Amino acid sequence: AQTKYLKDYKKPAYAIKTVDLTFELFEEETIVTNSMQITKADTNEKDLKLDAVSLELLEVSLNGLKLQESRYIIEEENLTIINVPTEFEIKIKNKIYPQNNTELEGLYKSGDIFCTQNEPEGFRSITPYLDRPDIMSVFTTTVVADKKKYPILLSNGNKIKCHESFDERHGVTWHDPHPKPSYLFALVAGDLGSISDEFVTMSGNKIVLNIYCDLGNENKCHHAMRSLKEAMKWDEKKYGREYDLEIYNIVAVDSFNMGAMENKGLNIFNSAYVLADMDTATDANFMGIESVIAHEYFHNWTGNRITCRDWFQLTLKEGLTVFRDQCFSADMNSAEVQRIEDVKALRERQFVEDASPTRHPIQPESYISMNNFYTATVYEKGAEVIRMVHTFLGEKKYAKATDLYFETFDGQAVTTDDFLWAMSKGGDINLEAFKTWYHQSGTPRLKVEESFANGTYKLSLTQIIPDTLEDRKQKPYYYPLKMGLLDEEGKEVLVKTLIVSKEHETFVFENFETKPVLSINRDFSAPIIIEQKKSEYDFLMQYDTNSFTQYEATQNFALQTINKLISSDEIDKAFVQAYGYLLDLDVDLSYKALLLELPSVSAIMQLQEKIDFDVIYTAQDKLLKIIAQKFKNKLLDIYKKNHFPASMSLDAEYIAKRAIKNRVLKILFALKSDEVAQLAQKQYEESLTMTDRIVALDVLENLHVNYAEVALQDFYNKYKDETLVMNKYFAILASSSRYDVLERVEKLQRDKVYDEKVPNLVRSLVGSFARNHKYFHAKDGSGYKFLADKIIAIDKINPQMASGLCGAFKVCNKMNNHNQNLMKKELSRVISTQGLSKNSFEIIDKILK
Ligand code: HT7
Ligand code: ZN
Repeated sequence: AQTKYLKDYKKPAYAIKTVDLTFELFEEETIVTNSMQITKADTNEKDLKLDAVSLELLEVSLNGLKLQESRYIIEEENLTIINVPTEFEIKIKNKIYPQNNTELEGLYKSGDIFCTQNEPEGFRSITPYLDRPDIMSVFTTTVVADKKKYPILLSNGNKIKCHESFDERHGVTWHDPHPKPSYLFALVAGDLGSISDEFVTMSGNKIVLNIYCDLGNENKCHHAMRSLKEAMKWDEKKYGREYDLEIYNIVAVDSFNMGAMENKGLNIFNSAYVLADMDTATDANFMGIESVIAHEYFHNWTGNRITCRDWFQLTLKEGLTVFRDQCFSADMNSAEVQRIEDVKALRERQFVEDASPTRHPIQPESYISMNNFYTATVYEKGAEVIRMVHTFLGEKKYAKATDLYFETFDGQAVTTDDFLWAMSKGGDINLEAFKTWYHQSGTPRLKVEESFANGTYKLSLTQIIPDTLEDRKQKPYYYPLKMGLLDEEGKEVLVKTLIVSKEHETFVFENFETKPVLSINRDFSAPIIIEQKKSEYDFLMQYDTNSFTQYEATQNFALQTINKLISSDEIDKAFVQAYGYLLDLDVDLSYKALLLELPSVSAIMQLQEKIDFDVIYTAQDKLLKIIAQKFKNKLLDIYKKNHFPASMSLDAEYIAKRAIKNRVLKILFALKSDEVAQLAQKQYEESLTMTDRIVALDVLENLHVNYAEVALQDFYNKYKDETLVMNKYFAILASSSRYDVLERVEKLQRDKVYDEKVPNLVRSLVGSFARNHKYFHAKDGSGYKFLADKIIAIDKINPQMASGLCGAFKVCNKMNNHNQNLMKKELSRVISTQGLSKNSFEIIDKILK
């Protein structure tokens, strides 16, 4: 497989001013006609080498004259037109087979709907093109198809013409006036239901908003529509960004490789991020929809109007857009809960990636398959990097700097350096030293040491910077470190943002009567790991005035307690006491639900030199059980107080009640008692919302075989026709702690609801099993063998989905020797499979190196 390097970037030798496309959709094939107005930018260039994958060419003409075969060359991935003039028109007619496209890239079918996915390099499998993001052109697209089967025909931009005919076919022409790269091209054709609304922009333009879905699902689109309108309003208010076409279309499809895609004026979504009602979606699903709808909308400016020069710049649009969607969600809901959730996600996915053989900087230097770089690092760590810029600049200067960014680079394909130029100029700050965040990998650590004498408090900070994968030394980082000092009564006596820039530095604070208590990395102002020998965690659990560090103190104290339990079987009573204090806290209940959550397996695993999941589960269970026994009555009280009256409301108050109630139910679960099983069974039966139903089902599955059987059967019968709900069913069963999980997962693959071609279902069943550490890492190697077989099979259908599953093996070199050997054996088997995709190859090769 061929590696691409950032250092090899060259400006394009041609510009494509306009593209006219016609798609004639048939059941067996699609005919694409592509007419491009091209100019030479580099006159030394003779031939035009277009990207084209598995091209079935019907005809090619230059300036209206059909070309003889001697004038062009067709290769595996290119079509080269020999000896082209300075300005010319190329017209290409080719044939593609969307019906057979299981990779879900380019033009494909999701059920009966034609749809596209072109980021990063799908367009080249539709028609020959200069398929790179710095080629921006004006697209006009005509879609022609059977009138009855495909009454809805969509593409980017504004609808300019309907072509009616007397036979059974019809057509529609769309024109997008904004120059865009090919990865933002989209087409949809189908018999779709829809809901419509409108939005009036700040300068008074009326925009038509449509959400399309499978017929019958229209009623599940209202939350998505509400979220879209809120996002449009927010982007005007916070960033001064207005929508720029007459129409905004969203289409929900079932077969989709990721969450959603921001195609200009025609977003295509995984239906999991559009469809929701209280009967079928959980509160978390509703939140997810709000944030993904907003994310794709925000791309209209950060990604579409200003795009990436090349794919190494992906974080330019993704890091920034994730930061924007996180801020939006924080404004729409509880900001403190949002921040904790974002950090939790970062640690569980990105920190693990950053400690693995696939780690990379947010701006990678090379890749084999670009599809492998839509990672937690590029997205979530990228967002943390933008957040630090925001912290340095403050709200006002950040607004000035982003205005400058939009003014300067609108309509261009730019780099992360261009973005940082706007931030430094608009923010009047030197960000040179900050750039290391873009080019270095691994999570930085900060060793914190304190001393106190004669009223002077000293804080000594030492940066511990991981080497690169190739053992190269990396430089110290530059970041904002928010801190607070509390006096012995818990009163805040100092709040400050330190600038950390050197390998070692000491900060001195004077005039204290007693040693103050440190609250450090407030709001998680830098994406680092704090290393501190001793900290007053129980004090901070009680008194910290920053919600993030209060949560952090609880997590750290719990992790310390679990660690002690692993090595000495001894419980730290101070932790149990401090936990009891949390139960009495009078704070927002959603936040309280997070405070009461004990560290995840992933968090515990990150502290282990050599991972042993059995040990982790035992210690985790033990702590949970001690807490549940000690506070049983209090927990039951909280449960009852918040269970009634049950409500179907999506108001924050009711979401919070469900969150706290379900949190305590999960803690009470550790008692493994009949009483708790009955509570869960009752909750399942009485539940008005999917949130309550799914938690109850999960508790029953892991607690009581007989109750579970009845509830699971009931659930299956009710929801077998709702694929999105069946995803939850598969996920519960594949994540179960019951001994026969693998056997059940194997059986479920034969269930008539399951379909190996639909990524959501594969992620729910196979993906959830791969995250079920207890059985995936079984000592007999059965979990590894199962996943390896699945990767080999799925790689042939959909390489992007297969390489996603390879991720479960990323912990390989941190596992104990026994598991490591078993993993390596399976990975070696996969990598030596004939015809393995470059996607899977790239990931496995890195793990095995
Ligand atoms: N920009 C998109 C990234 C993407 C994608 C989306 C769906 C299917 C395959 C995809 N490959 C890359 C999604 C986003 O960040 O908004
Ligand atoms: Zn994005």
